Amino acid sequence: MNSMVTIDRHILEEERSVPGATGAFSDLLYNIALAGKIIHREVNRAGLVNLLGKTGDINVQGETVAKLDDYANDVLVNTLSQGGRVCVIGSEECENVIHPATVGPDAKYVVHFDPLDGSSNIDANVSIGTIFSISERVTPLNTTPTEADVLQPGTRMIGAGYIVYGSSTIMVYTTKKGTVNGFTLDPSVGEFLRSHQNIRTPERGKILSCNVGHAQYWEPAVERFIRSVQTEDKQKGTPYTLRYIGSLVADVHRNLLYGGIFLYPPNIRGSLHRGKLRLLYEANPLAMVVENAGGLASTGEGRVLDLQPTALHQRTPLYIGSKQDVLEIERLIRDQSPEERG
Ligand code: AHM
Ligand code: MG
Repeated sequence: MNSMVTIDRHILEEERSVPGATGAFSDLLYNIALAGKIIHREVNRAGLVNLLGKTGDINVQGETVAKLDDYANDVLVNTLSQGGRVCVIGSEECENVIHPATVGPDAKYVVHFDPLDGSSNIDANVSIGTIFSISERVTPLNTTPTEADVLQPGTRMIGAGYIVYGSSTIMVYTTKKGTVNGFTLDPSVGEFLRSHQNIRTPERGKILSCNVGHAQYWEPAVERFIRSVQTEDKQKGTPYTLRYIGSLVADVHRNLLYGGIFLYPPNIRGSLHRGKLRLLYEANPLAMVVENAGGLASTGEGRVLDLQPTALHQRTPLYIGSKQDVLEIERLIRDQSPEERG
């Protein structure tokens, strides 16, 4: 039998390789994995809960049936708060930052998360996921965290990852140390087991992931890129395959393993926007994972991780995936005339 490595053992092994590690960061990762297991359980019986909770708001245990994304948010907030290691939390579900109920004297971590990304897919049993980022506070311990703690650039993250609730549940995370590892949940033993060690993403992919329904609103460089990957070419080979789930976390996970590019450009026509995806709890953590696996994440104009956030729910354009594909779209964007940029 192959040796099985649980996520706990992997986290411990990583901790031992960091001189002076106190175990606080490991503890935080254990708590996130635990929250992932609880959310997995609920995601898996979501249809059933609805069926049983016919009134719409009371389940079989007599508890209120929460919307799954509210539920996932509560699980994460409670699990992280209990640990006492986190001084402030930013969540997609909450307008303002959350100050955990229990804050230990050495609570130095700032955590941002999207509790259930792709939640519009829930009712159709399509893959969804949790995305998280971890940074260290920059203000002194035992003081009230400020914007300086909450709005740190992605380059300051010390850990990031995601959990996809799909055909199986997988947790992928990375740390400053640099490797990206994946752990598949074995529901029969209730453990995340290491299934993907030191993930490296292909230099160039074969998959294009974007909502082409919005193509009419995009700048010409994006249209040029899409046309170029639809055409057989010496360098790129056969045309790319279009794959778009509509759950960022699942689209990025698939492309991480197979190679490819996910893009969510700004609209320069129609209902104007500078991107839909949120910087702090969607783009940044996925960027850290993808870059540590050898890929790139760009706003179209530069590295996502270099952006200085100015708001908790700030949005950004996102081009993420295989290095050569992301470099190519950056080049096409750079080569546009100012009129074409809109
Ligand atoms: P959510 O966090 O509210 O689920 O929204 C983000 C989701 C992403 O997962 C996905 O990539 C995107 O929205 C899909 O948007 P669109 O429907 O415009 O293609
Ligand atoms: Mg989301």
